[in-house]
Amino acid sequence: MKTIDVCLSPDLMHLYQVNNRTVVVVDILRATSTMVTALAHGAESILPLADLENCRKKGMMGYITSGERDGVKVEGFDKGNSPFEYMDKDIRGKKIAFTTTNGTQAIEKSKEAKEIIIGSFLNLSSVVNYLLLGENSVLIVCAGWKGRVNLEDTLFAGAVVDKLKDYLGPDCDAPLAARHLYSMAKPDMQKFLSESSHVKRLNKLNIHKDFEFCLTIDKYKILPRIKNGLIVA
Ligand code: 3SL
Repeated sequence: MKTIDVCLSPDLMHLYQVNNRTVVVVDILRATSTMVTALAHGAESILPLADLENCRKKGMMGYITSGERDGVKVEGFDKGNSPFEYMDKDIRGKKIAFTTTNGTQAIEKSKEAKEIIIGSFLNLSSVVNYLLLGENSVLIVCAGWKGRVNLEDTLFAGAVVDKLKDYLGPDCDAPLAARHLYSMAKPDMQKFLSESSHVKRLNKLNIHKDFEFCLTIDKYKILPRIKNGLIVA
């Protein structure tokens, strides 16, 4: 039987063997939600990068430079990390070089995986259907915040585990914990997350609408995955 596990922080990746697994990387607020949005609006590809300098260099090669540090758009970059910046026509057919505080680092730490897909609430059903039909066991990698666990990525993991519970057995207790948390949060996720650390951070930056948007379930029917180092739809 295929199994499912949840890595609650990228700093715990050394505990997991991923070369035979499909890894789902998730950073609900906001990196993977923004990636899904950009690809749903026609971006050609996203090059995930861990560091700023490489991203700047790609800018000189015609890429759109995108990303943030501590939630704030990087000085000199074309775009930040709000999904609302990736809905216009100017994104269509473009290559994006993207670096964020946690999301792109989580992708980097997952690079030994058999395959990597990108998850968010915005494309929840596409992720679940793909995992259901696929032949690999699954690891959901929560981006967290600078190595610490966060609530919103854990809730996404819980939602996936919940939908697949009759088909994929849990590998340890993290999937069970995530599922129980999700069942508590499900009736009102916004309220459940209102005291969470990153929501407070985003509120200080005045970007509450990003928070609301990123909790929208199944806004897009796409499944971004990594091919030759690029995220494509
Ligand atoms: O850490 C990340 O990858 C970001 O998503 C954080 S933020 O939402 O832009 O603050």
